[in-house]
Amino acid sequence: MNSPQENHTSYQSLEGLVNALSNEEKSKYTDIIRSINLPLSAFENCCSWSDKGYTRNCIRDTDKFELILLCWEKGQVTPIHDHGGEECWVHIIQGKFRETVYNVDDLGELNVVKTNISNTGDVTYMSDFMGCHSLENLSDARSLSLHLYAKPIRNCNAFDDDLGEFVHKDLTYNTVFEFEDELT
Ligand code: 2CO
Ligand code: FE2
Repeated sequence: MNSPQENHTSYQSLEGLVNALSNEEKSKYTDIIRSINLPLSAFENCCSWSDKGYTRNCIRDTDKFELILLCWEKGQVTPIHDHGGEECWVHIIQGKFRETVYNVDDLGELNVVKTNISNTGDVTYMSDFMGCHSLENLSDARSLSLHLYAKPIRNCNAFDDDLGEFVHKDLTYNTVFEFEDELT
């Protein structure tokens, strides 16, 4: 059993967070993600922005997990998508988001299961057994969300509004962050 001190660990640096995710079992990931208490400044070197859509900025990608920072302009939204069979935790770093969760019925129709509003500091969890989802920045300003996937998600199925069906989508990074001791 953890000591009370361990139970109240909060991750004060990105490096500490990455080390914890590397060293701990997946069963600890919910606790770790809930414990994050990083200042906004911890993320300033990981950010990039695009008018074309939210950006996916890699903090650490390993065989075991993927930690990415998503940067959202006002109003940006994901397509409806699944998560390649992997588990997904989202910690809102700054802003206000609406998550809409869907299932696909026997006729292949998408149905809204629930919507969920998340604010700064909130944590949500998603996995394919719960359905698929979309996420939208509701803030009046740029927003940041931190996403942990275990294992990493290299591709997913995303709903194409024009085709009216899910299409296979490769997931890429807009930027890849390097910790100082990794710079050559
Ligand atoms: N899954 C989306 C992505 O990785 C973000 S929505 O939250 O899981 O681009
Ligand atoms: Fe997602």
